[in-house]
Amino acid sequence: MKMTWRWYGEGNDNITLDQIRQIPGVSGIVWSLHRKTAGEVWEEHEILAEANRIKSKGFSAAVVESVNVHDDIKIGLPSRDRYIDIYADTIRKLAGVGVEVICYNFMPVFDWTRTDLYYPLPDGSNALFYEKASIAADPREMAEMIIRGGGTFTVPGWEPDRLSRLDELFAAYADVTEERLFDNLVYFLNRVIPVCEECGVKMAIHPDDPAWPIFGLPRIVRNQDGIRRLLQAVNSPYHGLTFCSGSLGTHPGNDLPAIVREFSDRIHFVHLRNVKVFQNGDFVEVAHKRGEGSVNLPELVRILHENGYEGYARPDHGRHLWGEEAVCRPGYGLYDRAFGAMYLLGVWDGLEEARLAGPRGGEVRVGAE
Ligand SMILES: [Mn+2]
Repeated sequence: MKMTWRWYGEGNDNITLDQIRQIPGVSGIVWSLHRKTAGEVWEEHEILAEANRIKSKGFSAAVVESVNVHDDIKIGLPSRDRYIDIYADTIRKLAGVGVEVICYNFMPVFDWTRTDLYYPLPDGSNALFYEKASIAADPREMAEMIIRGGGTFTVPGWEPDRLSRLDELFAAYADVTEERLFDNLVYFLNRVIPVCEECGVKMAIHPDDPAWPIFGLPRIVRNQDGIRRLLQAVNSPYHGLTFCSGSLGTHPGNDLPAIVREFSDRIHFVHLRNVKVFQNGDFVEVAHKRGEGSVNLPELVRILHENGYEGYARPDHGRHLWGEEAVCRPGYGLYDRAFGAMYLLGVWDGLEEARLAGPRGGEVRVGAE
């Protein structure tokens, strides 16, 4: 398991590469050209400059999150072919600088959704929170809240230009059922996966967050059956999954250990984050440590270890600690993600020690219930 860190780029993140370098074990940066809108061309010189900036500090630049998929592709408009060509072209260019994995999602209109970005936790920190009852009837209210919460930063998936086109976007999705969205995803994959096979880049779809439909929009990557169907529909090792414990973990019906076990050979990237799910369906993001929330992260790490996982992982969202919410991106502070990276690597090292100790060391079962 190679530990990485999501970074939004120079001048677009309050955290610097020099700070990230001081977190032991973080060997790679998960990056993107965040100022690009979906469907825009990524120029070779821009890609090269960003990858070189990252590599010059000693990090790998092998994971990109995200290359956003244009809505015309998700809706299935005739213009999608042009956007798919641009996407394929970006895949080729990214392969040229050593990118191995592209994390992306196929959620209509909105990316991840929360109702409060700074929900106070009992320990005095705060974190992203989702309250089922307060999901606004009008998605515009939610978009405004999230854009406001981003402060000086643009929240990916919630760019202000999308807000201005919200009515238009909802109208365009009016006839897009789950089946049609699935077909449109398969159409997209049938075009880009051959390119991935040719240049050695793995696509890793991120599950929907939260793991259910919102605002009447279809969502299709939210449970074990849906993931199985999708992976079988385009059966290439270059078409795989970003296993995100925090997204899939929002739904109590999702058996996370079973999902990791079943798809282990198609998991190309892992987001590890804990959520505390309440009886009424609300959830809040909490510390990575076992017992803090509803997800048993050591158990998931153990299953990855058992399956010989050699891919990339990152601590996903964290709490905002020690007042950092005043300066950081919502969910992307420095401290709790650094704790998360160290905790997860600690679990991994413990498992490695047990393996090296041989059968007698087998008694050390981190994460065993
Ligand atoms: Mn995630």
